[in-house]
Amino acid sequence: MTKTVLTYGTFDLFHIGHLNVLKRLRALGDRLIVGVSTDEFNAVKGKRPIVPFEQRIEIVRSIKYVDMAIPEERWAQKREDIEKFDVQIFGIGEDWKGKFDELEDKVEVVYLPRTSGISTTEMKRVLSAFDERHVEELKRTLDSLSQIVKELS
Ligand code: C2G
Repeated sequence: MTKTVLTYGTFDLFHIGHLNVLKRLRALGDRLIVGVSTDEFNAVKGKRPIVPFEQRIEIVRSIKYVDMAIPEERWAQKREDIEKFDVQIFGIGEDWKGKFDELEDKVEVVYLPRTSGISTTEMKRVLSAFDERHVEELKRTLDSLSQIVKELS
C-alpha cells in the first residue's frame, strides 16, 4: 500500500529549512502532498508573505521531494485532505508541536526538528533594514558625520 505523507506551510522566501523538512517528510512514506497557504489564508494566520501564492506553490511543486502541491485555504481542511488523499502520516516542524494531535484518530502525527539558524522571519528582518526609511536615516547620519569631519579638518 502506498504510504502518503501530508504537510502544510507558507514556504515564503524558500530556504534550506523548508527543503530539509520536505526531504525528511518524503523519506517517511512513498509520496508527499504539500498544502501551500494562500495569501488570504496567511492573512488569517497574521502573516504577509513577500512571495505571492502562485509563485510559492510553483516553487514547492518543483521540489523533487514533493509529489503534489495543493492550496491551503482553511484550518479545517486538514481532515478533508486526509480523507481525500488517503493519508497515513501528517508531519510538520516542531514549532507546531502538539497543535495537530487531534488528527491522531485518523493518522500518525509527526513533529520534526527544525533546521536551526535560518528562518523567513529573520530574513525579512534583515531585509527590512534596507527599506526606504532606514536608508534615508542612514543617509542623514552619514551627511552629519561628513559635516563633522569637514569641520574638524
Ligand atoms: N521549517 C523548518 N526549519 C526552519 C524553518 C521552517 O523545519 N528553519 C519548517 C516549519 O516547521 C514548517 C515548514 O518548514 O514545517 C514551513 O514553514 P512555514 O512556511 O513557516 O509554515 P507556517 O507558516 O508555519 O505554516 O497549517 C499549518 C501552517 O500552514 C504552517
